[in-house]
Amino acid sequence: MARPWIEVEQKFVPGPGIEARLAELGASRESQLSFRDSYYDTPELALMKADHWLRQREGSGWELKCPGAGGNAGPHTKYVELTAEAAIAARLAQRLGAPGLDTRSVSAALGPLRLREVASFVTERSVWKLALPGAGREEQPLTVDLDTADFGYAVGEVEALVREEAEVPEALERIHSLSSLLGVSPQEQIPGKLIVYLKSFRPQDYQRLLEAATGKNDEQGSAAVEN
Ligand code: V4E
Repeated sequence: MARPWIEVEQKFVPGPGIEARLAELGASRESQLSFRDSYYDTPELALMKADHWLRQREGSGWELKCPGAGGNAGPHTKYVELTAEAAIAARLAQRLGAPGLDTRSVSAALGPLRLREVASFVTERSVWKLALPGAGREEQPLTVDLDTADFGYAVGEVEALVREEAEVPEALERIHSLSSLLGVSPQEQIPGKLIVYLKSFRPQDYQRLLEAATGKNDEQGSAAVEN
């Protein structure tokens, strides 16, 4: 079985001229799409507090983002994304302490694991692809997603997909190069759509996450929840 992709990404605030700038740099708009994401967690937010993000994406199915080796620090993030139901359910059972759970289907595991929907929103996304000048032929182009959520929040993301942990530093360099060509500061911590959703519509859950992140920060550094 192929290794899961490691997703390396950095978010940014898209200014009004962003599409013109992308076109100027030679990027091409690959697609425009719309999808609903529904995120699930336990009543205590055991997954999110442990930096695990379970969602059902309309048209794609179940997805679980978990930290890559070495964790996440700084303005970029690095996640392993699981999409096979058996792998997702097995990881959930392990994380939530349910050995012996039937891990064939994520939907069937929701009840026994006390997972329920905590957020649901629609995203309008335009997807741009760009190969940086001098990129090797085997190098995947970078992706830039420009998202607007149905509750009014707009966020951009520069993303590279790699197969090996050893490729992450080089992917980060490429992301930083493109970010500076786009005029985006790598110092900024930009919140994702889910965090802004929780802050706006589930303030108690947001507060719980913030407290968990603050506790961790005392020991190890920054987190995106604070934005
Ligand atoms: C990983 C994560 C969350 C889950 C949502 O991930 P995100 O990349 O924001 O969603 P989206 O729709 O762009 O997914 P894609 O289509 O790219 O797969 S919500 C919060 N986090 C954690 C997190 C973090 N620790 N640090 C930063 C800067 N962002 C997010």
